[in-house]
Amino acid sequence: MIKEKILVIGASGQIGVELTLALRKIYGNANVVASDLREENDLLKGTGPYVSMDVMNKEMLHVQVIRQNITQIYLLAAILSATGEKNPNLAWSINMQSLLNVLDIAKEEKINKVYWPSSVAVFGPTSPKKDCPQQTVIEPITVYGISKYAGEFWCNYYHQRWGLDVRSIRYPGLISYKSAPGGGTTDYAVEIFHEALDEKKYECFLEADTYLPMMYMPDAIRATIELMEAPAEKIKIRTAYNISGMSFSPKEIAAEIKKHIPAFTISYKPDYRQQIANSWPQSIDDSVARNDWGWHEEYDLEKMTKDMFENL
Ligand code: NAD
Ligand code: AKB
Repeated sequence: MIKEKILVIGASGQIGVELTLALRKIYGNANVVASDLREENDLLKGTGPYVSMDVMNKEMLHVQVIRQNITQIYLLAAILSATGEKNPNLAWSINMQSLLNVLDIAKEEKINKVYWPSSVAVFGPTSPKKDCPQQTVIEPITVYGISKYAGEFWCNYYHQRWGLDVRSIRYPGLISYKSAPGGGTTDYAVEIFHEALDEKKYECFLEADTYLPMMYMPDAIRATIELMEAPAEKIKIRTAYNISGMSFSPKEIAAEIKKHIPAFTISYKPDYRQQIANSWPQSIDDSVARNDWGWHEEYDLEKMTKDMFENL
């Protein structure tokens, strides 16, 4: 068996913290190097190697990949949808250049596998709203969505042209209790739990009936690892796979939270993020991921809410 040495870029973020910890359990603490622009997340401290690094600095990234004998790269650094709309040039530059830096170095250094997440944000107002399929009309209206869609095709290009084993998932909005979300439109579904516990009320930046595709973090981490561990011949999509967890609206998650905190109330004050949410599908058809590498979710809204309150 090849001894893997993994570099996680963006390890201090919402997904990075949990994915790094999960990878360290599988591959051993010393074999998973965490890196980020910002300081090491408290949950990572003392669990394995950490390198402070800007992924935009290609030379430094290249040096680290060689020096640490890296065989796999997980690129999680990005500017998410809501922050991206405030600074479109920065979002485009970071989201695209980070990926091109990683793909180029991976090709040159013959890296075994690369993981880079896409998002349901690739879909736009002209995509089907319900059970949005793997292949359909894709016309994103956010800079984040445009960068993810372009990124998917760069991944596919490096695979087709140079045989790079790069894999990707279109994550739905992710809900977690370990690390905070980083500027997305679906962040309300994490904030609502904290406000419910602290204030027993929450003012939501989306309208009551805004349905969006969502997933609990343990499902997302498991999906990522299952995709990366699947035999290469099973990975037929080299852009990015649709995966689905659950779909709910602010009104529905508020009702579920009320079962645990009866005094909880929600009010609505939609802002610019409403338009972003309106452009995305409400639910996702993930039958291709199910057929190709056996994906299935474990958490629905009820099970996730119970687990969130047990852990927060
Ligand atoms: P996040 O914002 O929580 O974390 C991103 C991390 O990248 C941060 O710790 C940040 O400091 C780091 N970073 C930013 N610029 C960097 C740079 N130049 N060099 C090094 N590090 C840098 O984001 P996340 O939610 O963990 O998302 C990770 C990936 O998953 C992103 O590609 C995102 O688009 C994708 N994704 C996330 C969600 C979600 O709901 N969280 C959904 C779909 C897709
Ligand atoms: C966001 O809201 O920007 C992310 C995503 C769905 O990509 N959570």
